[in-house]
Amino acid sequence: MRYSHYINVVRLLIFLIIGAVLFLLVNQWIYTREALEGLEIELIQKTPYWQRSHKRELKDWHDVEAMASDAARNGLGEHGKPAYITNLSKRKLEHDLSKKNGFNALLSDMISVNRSLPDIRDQGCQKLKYFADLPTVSIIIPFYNEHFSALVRSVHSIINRTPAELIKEIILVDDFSDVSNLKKPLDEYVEQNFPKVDIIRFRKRQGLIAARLAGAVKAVADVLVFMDSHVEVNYNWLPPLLHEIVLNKRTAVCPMIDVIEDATFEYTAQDEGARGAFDWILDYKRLPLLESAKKNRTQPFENPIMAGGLFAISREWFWELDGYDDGLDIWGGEQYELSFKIWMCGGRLLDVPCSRVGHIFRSDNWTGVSEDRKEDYLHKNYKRVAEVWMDDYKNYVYKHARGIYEKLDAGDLTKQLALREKLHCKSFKWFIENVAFDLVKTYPPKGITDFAYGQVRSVGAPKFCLDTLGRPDYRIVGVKDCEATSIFPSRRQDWSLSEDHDLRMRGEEYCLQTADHKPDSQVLLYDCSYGNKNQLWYYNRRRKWLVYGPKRLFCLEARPASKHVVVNRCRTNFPLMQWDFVHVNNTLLDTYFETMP
Ligand SMILES: *[C@@H]1O[C@H](CO)[C@@H](O)[C@H](O)[C@H]1NC(C)=O
Ligand SMILES: *[C@@H]1O[C@H](CO)[C@@H](O)[C@H](O)[C@H]1NC(C)=O
Ligand SMILES: *[C@@H]1O[C@H](CO)[C@@H](O)[C@H](O)[C@H]1NC(C)=O
Ligand SMILES: *[C@@H]1O[C@H](CO)[C@@H](O)[C@H](O)[C@H]1NC(C)=O
Ligand SMILES: *[C@@H]1O[C@H](CO)[C@@H](O)[C@H](O)[C@H]1NC(C)=O
Ligand SMILES: [Mn+2]
Repeated sequence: MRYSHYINVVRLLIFLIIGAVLFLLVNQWIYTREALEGLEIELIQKTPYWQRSHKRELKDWHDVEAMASDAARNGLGEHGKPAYITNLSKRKLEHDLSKKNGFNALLSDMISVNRSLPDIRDQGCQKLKYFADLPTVSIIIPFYNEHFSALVRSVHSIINRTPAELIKEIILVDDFSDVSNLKKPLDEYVEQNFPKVDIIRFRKRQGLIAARLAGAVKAVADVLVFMDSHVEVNYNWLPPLLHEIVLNKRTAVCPMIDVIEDATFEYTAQDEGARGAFDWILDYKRLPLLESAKKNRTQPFENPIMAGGLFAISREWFWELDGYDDGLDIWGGEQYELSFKIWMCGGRLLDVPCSRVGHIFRSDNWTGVSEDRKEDYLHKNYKRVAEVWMDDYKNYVYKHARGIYEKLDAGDLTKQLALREKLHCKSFKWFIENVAFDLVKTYPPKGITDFAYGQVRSVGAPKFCLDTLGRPDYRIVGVKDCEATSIFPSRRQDWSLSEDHDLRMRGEEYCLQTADHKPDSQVLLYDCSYGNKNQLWYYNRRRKWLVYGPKRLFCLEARPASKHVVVNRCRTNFPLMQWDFVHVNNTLLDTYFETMP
């Protein structure tokens, strides 16, 4: 009896111990599971978007509440309506601030930083859904002496019209502004209003490109969004951009850029949209939309060249492309560099019509900010881009600039050329034929309709080519040793029998003409004048003559001993009067006489 009692006590104890152990185990399990779940959420937030799986559900991202409260707003400039300052005693200040900023900065101060905008998207955009699970963004906004209210309105508009969960951070980059309210007052404003905003401050002026790069280096989100410092984003602008990047990580996307009018802050569409391009002095140009894009105004379309100020790109793809060429100074050419890289190295560039961002286009009479660079940084930038990416097409750019590129040193390009090699990027010809296929037709480089062009080599003295003998203002031309490259030699040996039927420095406005019309006349360079009978030339392919004058009696003759050229009565079988034009467009030359001026 005592023994069995003892056993019962032992059993009870064992039960209690087992119970306690079980209790602890279950507790531990629950605790661990909770901890793991917490960890998982944290992990999802920390893992780059493309290294984790995500759901492909779609959702309507419109912030209906915010749109409704915007709709109820009243006041100056609300709904993007044009605004005016009526108080006459403010006219002078208004004028002075407009002149300084290139837009009506006083009016900017009077319009709410939270003003509402008109929803000018195609109606179809209101119904579109985008992935519910989107990557996060770092928004990078470089500024230099930006007007305070325009700058903070840019940020307010982003905060007000962007889903908070998508904004990791907003990085302002101060390119060494010297306006005092952009220092401490801005810090304080940011402190009070914008918890997600950081400011990087340069200690010397470095320009837009360096500022964007500095922001990108600091950025940690999945996607980089580059913005200007005087913009207002419109409703639901971000999800349509990110959606395209999720579909293909090697995508850069641009919103449609709307106009905030400089004098009244009226918000309007620029036009129905267009595709970006350039002409051969590398001014930014636009090409018409393709029919496919006109059919459905909500669908993204391919864009050869970004306008440059506003775009989104995955951080990974941006750095795979090595960001911007860090040898580009201040501003200019960077939109070409990045666009060429994106297309030629396996990516794509889209314009997304359902994403709209307003931009203050400064008035035409704005004189701009003064630059302390003495060198011609713009053309140096262009030359870097042309040398690395444009292959032979770079010569069109150089021809259009009357020799300024020849004197410019593009600097070290090793890194950029190595990148092109490493990423196996396609040729510029591919870009021109497949992406910007209508560019050459719309913006033809000068000389593309030449009857003949390139070096002009003497048959009688074959080591000599027609040569300007130096500066064009020296005027007398002659012959010199032929340069090694014949299709695109330097400008001193690059000639064209142009569509105007003159013989000129290719792509330029210097034409060959004799001083008088006697035998043995010297040949000089004059300014071209269309239809001038004393500048008429013809290339006789059979006899290899460069025939001069309206009656076509004279021919160009080489005098190799003195390195002169002269014009004399045409003679057959006289090799010093024969010339080889390196490139002849036979089809065009066949039509020479039909198109005489
Ligand atoms: C007009 O502007 C002046 C100077 O800023 C100010 O003193 C005055 O009160 C303004 N008048 C009205 C009617 O707002
Ligand atoms: C603008 O809106 C923000 C909320 O997004 C608010 O904190 C701020 O006070 C508003 N500022 C003005 C001037 O209305
Ligand atoms: C345009 O494309 C969207 C998305 O594919 C589609 O929902 C919409 O119906 C199309 N609109 C027209 C007018 O074809
Ligand atoms: C500048 O041009 C705008 C029109 O774009 C005009 O309204 C304004 O008066 C001009 N400002 C100056 C200072 O000339
Ligand atoms: C000749 O010129 C025409 C018209 O510019 C052009 O279409 C054609 O490609 C040119 N041919 C050659 C061989 O360059
Ligand atoms: Mn701008």
